[in-house]
Amino acid sequence: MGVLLFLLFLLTASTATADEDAFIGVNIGTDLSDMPHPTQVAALLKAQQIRHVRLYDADRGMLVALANTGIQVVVSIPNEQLLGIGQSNSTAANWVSQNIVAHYPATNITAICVGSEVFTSLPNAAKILVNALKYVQSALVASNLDRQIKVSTPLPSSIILDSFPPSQAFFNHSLNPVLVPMLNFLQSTGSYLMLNIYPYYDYMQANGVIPLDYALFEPLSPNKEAVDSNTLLHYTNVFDAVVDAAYSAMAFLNFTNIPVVVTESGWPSKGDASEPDATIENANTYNSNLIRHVLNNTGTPKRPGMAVSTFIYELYNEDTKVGSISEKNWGLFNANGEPVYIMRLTGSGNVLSNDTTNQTYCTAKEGADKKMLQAALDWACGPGKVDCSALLQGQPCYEPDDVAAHATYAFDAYYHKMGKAAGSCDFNGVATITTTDPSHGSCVFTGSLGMNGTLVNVTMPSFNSTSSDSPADYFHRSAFMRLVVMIGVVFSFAAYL
Ligand SMILES: *[C@@H]1O[C@H](CO)[C@@H](O)[C@H](O)[C@H]1NC(C)=O
Ligand SMILES: *[C@@H]1O[C@H](CO)[C@@H](O)[C@H](O)[C@H]1NC(C)=O
Ligand SMILES: *[C@@H]1O[C@H](CO)[C@@H](O)[C@H](O)[C@H]1NC(C)=O
Ligand SMILES: *[C@@H]1O[C@H](CO)[C@@H](O)[C@H](O)[C@H]1NC(C)=O
Ligand SMILES: *[C@@H]1O[C@H](CO)[C@@H](O)[C@H](O)[C@H]1NC(C)=O
Ligand SMILES: *[C@@H]1O[C@H](CO)[C@@H](O)[C@H](O)[C@H]1NC(C)=O
Ligand SMILES: *[C@@H]1O[C@H](CO)[C@@H](O)[C@H](O)[C@H]1NC(C)=O
Ligand SMILES: *[C@@H]1O[C@H](CO)[C@@H](O)[C@H](O)[C@H]1NC(C)=O
Ligand SMILES: *[C@@H]1O[C@H](CO)[C@@H](O)[C@H](O)[C@H]1NC(C)=O
Ligand SMILES: CC(=O)N[C@H]1CO[C@H](CO)[C@@H](O)[C@@H]1O
Repeated sequence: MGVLLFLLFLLTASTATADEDAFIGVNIGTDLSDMPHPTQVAALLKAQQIRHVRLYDADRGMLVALANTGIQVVVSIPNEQLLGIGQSNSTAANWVSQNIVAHYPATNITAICVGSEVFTSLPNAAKILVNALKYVQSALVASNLDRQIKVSTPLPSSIILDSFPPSQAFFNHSLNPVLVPMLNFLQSTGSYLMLNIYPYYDYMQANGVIPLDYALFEPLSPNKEAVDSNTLLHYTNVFDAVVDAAYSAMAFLNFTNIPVVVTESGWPSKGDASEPDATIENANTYNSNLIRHVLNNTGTPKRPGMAVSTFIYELYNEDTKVGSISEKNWGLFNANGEPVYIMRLTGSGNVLSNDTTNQTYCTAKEGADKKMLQAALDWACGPGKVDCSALLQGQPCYEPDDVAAHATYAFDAYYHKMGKAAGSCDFNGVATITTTDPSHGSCVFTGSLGMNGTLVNVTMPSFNSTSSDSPADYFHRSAFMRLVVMIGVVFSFAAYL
């Protein structure tokens, strides 16, 4: 691509979403034997400060539970319903009236996914895909909702061929008869390209050519970074390379101002013997790094600072999904709302922050003997060498002026001073460890991140809903072997730069 065209490309791109910050959302698949009730799903989302979700259908119960929560919702037309909608304007209009108009604006629906990975999951529906998009759009126009609600369709990244180096990537040409009118539609309606990106599968299929750290956004030594030989841009992770490949593939069809939203990305926390890298540690690393990367508005090497909002796959582990063990283990939470792992997100904003603290505090035991508490308090502020100045009259932690409150402050400070060592929160049995931050007002306790923990009530029967897509669908038909070979070449190249 010429420098001029490239510049033009950057300029038009930045006008498209310059003032928008990227967000993190979460996909909600429902293939669980004990799927939580929608009200519990909504409670978990609130506790975790998740403000963007994507559903794989337009489940009424879920949309009602999400009403008036401030959560922005992307709904989907499942592939099973796609043919009907793509063949009939009135079917599309009915769908919109029942599933969108009936819930908006109480439920803040912001986009409709028309089908999912249609080119690979339901190729015979590809020919009606653009009609389906248009029919849904015209129903929104008729309801005067087309400015608030965008219409698009999630694509698997496997339709992008030769995706490394990103500057040479292009869409599978045989899909152009559908892709060109589709991109025209996205451009003319101010919508965005929805893309599913699974570095886990790219890595799995690469047979060692893609370094694990490159898939996980971990730091790479400069000679391991992948360099695009045309643009000389350095790539430090698979995710960015795929997003830039999508920008290039669109640019080759002369579409340069359609933003990308990543509708699915994640990493499984458990797998069978053939999936040794599906581990809690890798899932935690991938998702923690992904969230930080997205929320930092880092953008990609090709479009720095350009928002790439991303929906994590997925909220819950789906135990009734068919397929390998990893298929059932993409979730951030178990059905009971417990986190599968505690993410490392300090400093990345509030989203999933409740999940990130894994923070413990030391507090005075309820009902503990006052004299023993006083003795322990005196010890902590004396021989224990805790700075107790915040407890003095006029200081932030003076109120409430009672021994249990003051002891809690001193115990917690000591506990953290000792690096939360075993036995450092005992004080002859009057202290105990808690996950509730005792901070109040301007009295901020040691170890507090200044965030409010929220307890969520979990347990509940199941509700029925259609199933979500499967990342495995993608696994089996990825065209990534080519990418792999290219990366291998570029890596060896990079070593000589
Ligand atoms: C939906 O969310 C967006 C972004 O916060 C906001 O601008 C819009 O007013 C909300 N719409 C409704 C109907 O609440
Ligand atoms: C489809 O229906 C909408 C109203 O919902 C109408 O405005 C539009 O003209 C119709 N399009 C076709 C192709 O029939
Ligand atoms: C391109 O798409 C066609 C039609 O879906 C498919 O048959 C073909 O295998 C794809 N080519 C590659 C290289 O993936
Ligand atoms: C893109 O635009 C260029 C210059 O206008 C033109 O030559 C080329 O044929 C176009 N490509 C496509 C795929 O439309
Ligand atoms: C955040 O973005 C800035 C540029 O805006 C970049 O320099 C920095 O490395 C990014 N940090 C992370 C953790 O991605
Ligand atoms: C929380 O941290 C402690 C150590 O600080 C660790 O033992 C525990 O496993 C962590 N919990 C989770 C759910 O990661
Ligand atoms: C914690 O929650 C209370 C009550 O909901 C609120 O007044 C306070 O501002 C919150 N503090 C922080 C740091 O969010
Ligand atoms: C949690 O929900 C259950 C069932 O709805 C209810 O019986 C219980 O009292 C609730 N517990 C709390 C702490 O709200
Ligand atoms: C859920 O589906 C199962 C089987 O399809 C059915 O037996 C059950 O009654 C349904 N439950 C509800 C609440 O609709
Ligand atoms: C520290 C904290 O408040 N953690 C809470 C986060 O939310 C879960 C439920 O999702 C609670 O069980 C934790 O206590």
